[in-house]
Amino acid sequence: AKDPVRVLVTGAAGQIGYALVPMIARGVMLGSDQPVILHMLDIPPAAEALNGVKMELVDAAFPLLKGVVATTDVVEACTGVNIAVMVGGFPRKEGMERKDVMSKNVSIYKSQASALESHAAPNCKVLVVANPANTNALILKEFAPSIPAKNITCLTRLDHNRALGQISERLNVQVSDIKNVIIWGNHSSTQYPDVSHATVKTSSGEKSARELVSDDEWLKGEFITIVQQRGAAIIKARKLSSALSAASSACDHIRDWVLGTPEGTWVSMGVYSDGSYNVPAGLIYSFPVTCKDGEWTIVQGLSIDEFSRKKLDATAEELTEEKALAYSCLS
Ligand code: NAX
Repeated sequence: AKDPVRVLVTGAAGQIGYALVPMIARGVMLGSDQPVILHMLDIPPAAEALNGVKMELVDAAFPLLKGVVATTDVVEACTGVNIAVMVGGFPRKEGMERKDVMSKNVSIYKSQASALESHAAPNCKVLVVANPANTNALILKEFAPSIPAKNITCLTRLDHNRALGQISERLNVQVSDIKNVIIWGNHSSTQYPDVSHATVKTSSGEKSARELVSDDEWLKGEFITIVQQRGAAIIKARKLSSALSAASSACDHIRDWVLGTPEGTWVSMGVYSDGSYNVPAGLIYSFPVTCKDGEWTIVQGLSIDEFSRKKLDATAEELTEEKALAYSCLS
């Protein structure tokens, strides 16, 4: 039998946490033969609710779940973890300035970076979900200098999956027959959902999604807006933000990162930019990546037309501004 993997979920008493922890305990994230020990962190006002989640995990009697640590102590939470899913953060409340929200999250991610750096297992993989996800991940990277930059990522897989979902509905094809959409840039409304290189499996072979949709106006307009604004549409409908889809996408992100992407398929991940596609180095930016042996690689050599270039640059610009804002909160 395999040794258990320790998985940290911060903000575990929240909405996404409640959807995510049972998925992890069922093997959705790491496989149905991989035992896990769950580490759940939240803040003192949520301690009782967190304990309730722990009680339910016990009650569900998950065969793969070998232990649960539920705590408000960040060091205890981070100790020995192999995977860290950072869902906890400070939400934007009505009337709050962007800088104030940023400042709260910068201080949270700075201190959690130090705890992970000092106490997590070597080679711990980190996924930041909490918004502003790219910039929180960047702060975490800056304040955990001994964790390799390649181990720190943020979630844009939900946006990627939303793009697959929209193409599936538009063409009336199975979502599993579509691949290689791309989310470029920030997990925000400036993200660029790009289908230029996406394909669809059909009875007569693999076809270009763009050709099948055969409506560039839709692909360059409404499609992009729907994906960018989908989070807001969910809030409007549910009066709560996306939770099950966010949790499921976080599982997809970690599973593909650890176990690999299928041959010929890429996924979108927010990763530390090396300057690929002329995106400024030193940002956490969403790129198309393939994964093998627990490491991601940015897909190289894709053609970028003029329309796409502008979109890639606009979202990079926003991330550069966010980075500056985050740094201004440090001083
Ligand atoms: P909730 O408010 O339901 O849960 C957040 C939890 O984090 C709460 O239990 C809170 O007590 C806890 N928390 C706050 N500060 C903490 C700290 N310093 N340490 C540990 N825990 C802390 O929000 P939820 O709906 O679960 O969303 C969580 C985060 O995910 C938000 O920042 C949200 O904006 C972000 N999202 C990111 C998505 C993505 O694709 N990257 C999509 C979904 C989601 O909107």
